Amino acid sequence: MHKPILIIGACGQIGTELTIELRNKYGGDNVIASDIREGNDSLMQSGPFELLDATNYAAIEDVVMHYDIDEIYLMAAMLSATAEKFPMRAWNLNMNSLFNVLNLAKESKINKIFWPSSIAVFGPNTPKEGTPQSTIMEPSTVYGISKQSGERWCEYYFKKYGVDVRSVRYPGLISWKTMPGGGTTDYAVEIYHEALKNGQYESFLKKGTKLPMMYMDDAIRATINLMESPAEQIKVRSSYNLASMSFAPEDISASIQKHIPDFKMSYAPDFRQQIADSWPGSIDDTEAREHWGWEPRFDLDQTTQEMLKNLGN
Ligand code: AKB
Repeated sequence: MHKPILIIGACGQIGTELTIELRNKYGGDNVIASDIREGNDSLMQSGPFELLDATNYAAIEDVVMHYDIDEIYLMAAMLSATAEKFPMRAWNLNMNSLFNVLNLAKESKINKIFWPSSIAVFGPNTPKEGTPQSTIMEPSTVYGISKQSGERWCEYYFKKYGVDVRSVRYPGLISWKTMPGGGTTDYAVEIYHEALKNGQYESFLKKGTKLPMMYMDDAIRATINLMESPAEQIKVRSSYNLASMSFAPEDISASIQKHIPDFKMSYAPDFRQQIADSWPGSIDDTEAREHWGWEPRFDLDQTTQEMLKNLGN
């Protein structure tokens, strides 16, 4: 039997699907969901739930002791667009929550951590195409700065204290079960909802803004595979590059038009354009493939098919 797992930030876009998948795998009672707010019915009804503030060390410690938690997935974070509006709140949430779980592991109260990083760790001086695992990283966003700092701390806690912390740099994630909130890549989810509802979408990123993206099923599979891999296979303890597809707004529009021929796309770039312009267009994830066997399954057209089928019901 798998030892108990705690998901912090279980009600967000990734947390919701991760919690459900882990509960399917390891049993509902073995996966404790937590967040500062309640989630949707499938999350709330499939296993235990705790209201929890990710910045409150004592509260997390209480839950860890109560359920005899072995692993934590820390999914709570303020994303790129919102973080530009609230820099200090973003820094406090993104960094303090990470220190809380790193310190619990340092004190041997838990054994393993998953912490998500992002393509936002890269900046305008990073090579734009086929961005390698190790390269220039000068993030120009609040969110990116917090993720890059987090990566440095993860590697430090691994090397200095032997903390088993594992991480991937998620690209933009596309899913139909839960809406994303406050990210720059959110347009790639909103567009499917609007295409089905109104037959049109106004993109806040302009034509030609190519970004790395991934269908949620691939992201969840990568996350669980990484956590289940033997420790000696995990050679990168900052965070792994992870890739599947890259596309610009006009590409996703063309993919939707294969199913909804009258779909219309217009463009009205806002402050998120500058954030997107600072990020890579495509990612080289050779290390993740070689070290722990990562392989994506969904391309853009398969993603479109899944999104329209599931949202259309
Ligand atoms: C965002 O847009 O902020 C996130 C991310 C790429 O980490 N989806």
